Amino acid sequence: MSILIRGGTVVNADREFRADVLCQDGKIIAVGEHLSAPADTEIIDASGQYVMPGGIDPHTHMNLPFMGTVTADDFFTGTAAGLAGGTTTIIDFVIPDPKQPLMDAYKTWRGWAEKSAGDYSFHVAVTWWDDSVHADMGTLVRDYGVNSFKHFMAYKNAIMADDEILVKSFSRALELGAMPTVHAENGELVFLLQQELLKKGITGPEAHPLSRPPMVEGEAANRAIAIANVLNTPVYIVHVSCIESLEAITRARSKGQRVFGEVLAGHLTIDDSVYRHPDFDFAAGHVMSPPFRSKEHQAALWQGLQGGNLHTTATDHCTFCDTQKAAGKSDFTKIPNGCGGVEDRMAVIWDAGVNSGKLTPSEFVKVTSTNAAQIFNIYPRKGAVAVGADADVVVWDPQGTRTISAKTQFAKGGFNVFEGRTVRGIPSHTISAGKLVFKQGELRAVQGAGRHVDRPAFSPIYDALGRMASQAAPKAVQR
Ligand code: URQ
Ligand code: ZN
Ligand code: ZN
Repeated sequence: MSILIRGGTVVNADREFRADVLCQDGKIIAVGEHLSAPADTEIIDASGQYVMPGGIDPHTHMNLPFMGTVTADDFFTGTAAGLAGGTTTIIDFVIPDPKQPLMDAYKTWRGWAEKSAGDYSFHVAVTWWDDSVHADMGTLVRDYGVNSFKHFMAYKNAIMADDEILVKSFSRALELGAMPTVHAENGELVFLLQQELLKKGITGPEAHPLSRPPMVEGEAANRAIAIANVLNTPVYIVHVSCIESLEAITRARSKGQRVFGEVLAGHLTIDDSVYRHPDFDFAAGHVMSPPFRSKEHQAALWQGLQGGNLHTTATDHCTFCDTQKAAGKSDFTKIPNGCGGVEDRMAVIWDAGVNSGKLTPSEFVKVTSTNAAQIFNIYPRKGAVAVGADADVVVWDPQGTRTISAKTQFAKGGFNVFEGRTVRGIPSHTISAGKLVFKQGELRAVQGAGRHVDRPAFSPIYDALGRMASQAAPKAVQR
């Protein structure tokens, strides 16, 4: 069975052009004008629409055990919701408990992800350190297609990585040709501010942003960037939410340091007034870290995206329902941190970014797909409408509209931070691995159809002393 997408305008990161796209056996096999349709081909009329690479969300948490509960979306419902929004690949996280062998955690998460409807890959978090962690990082790069390791600088007494872990893990990542990534918040400061707020009797969700002011993020971003600078490793800062961390990235990049920034669709469009809403469920539904910030930060983040100091957009999709969030009814530090978005990211970024003139369609493709593919070394298999690429394609109707609501979403959790927002520019069709999985509102996601995506190691680079990093890990085994 083939699919011929006819009459559309192809948009890649580098250009827009009129062309038909022929998909067969899970791959794009032809891109050009007036393509003929082989027998047994489904034709999609894309006239007046854009034909873009399937979205890549480099930051999700499906089926995450966190803060005493487990997220509402598992790998099937979460990836299915992504397909409905035009996102065909997610990069999720294996998060070992401290002292849990990385390989054990990795195999557990791989088992959970078997039910995925769309393609997936994993960053692996380094939450503790000993020689076995050093060894497991090598195994994961060499044999399991992992090329990025996550470090939570927040979440003291849980999964927080201190400076010793950052230094040892970043160094190991350099040896292996892997990308260190960080959740940049100073966990010690957060812990102190949380205790002070509780002592003052400020226990509601309005305390959440007060316990994590922008400087708490800026300090950690600066520290991670400085460590990367001294060790000569690249570094990727996830969910950059504020001016302070954006400035740290901009400053480092202006001096030639290899720093990448990710921004969430939520942090680009939602401000901190949500925490002052009188309804607990509404305010708690927006509790995530880093928190939504005051309005000036959103404007700066858009400039960061436009100016090339922020590179990818993500969602940090980590959904909890109201009864789960209610765990923090009398103590905000117990509200499970996380919000959704995997289904809405692309439409929200198009509506707020392209319709406003901030982004061109090609820049939209860069920040919703191509940059993530290139930074995490799966381009051009992913992130391009090109012959030989995976047939992950979204047909985008720039005039189509949708009003986002938890009542109509496919994602679980029963809450949506973009509730009530009417967006213009929505997917009309999503093709994943050559299959039509979403068609004008009808979701045809298939449990287990998703595949794990190996991400090869990067070539070795010189360490801070000008020595070639030790023997690079052989390329990942394609399974
Ligand atoms: O910190 C993260 O990225 C995970 C635990 C999701 N929760 C959140 O508040 N961002
Ligand atoms: Zn985080
Ligand atoms: Zn996260």
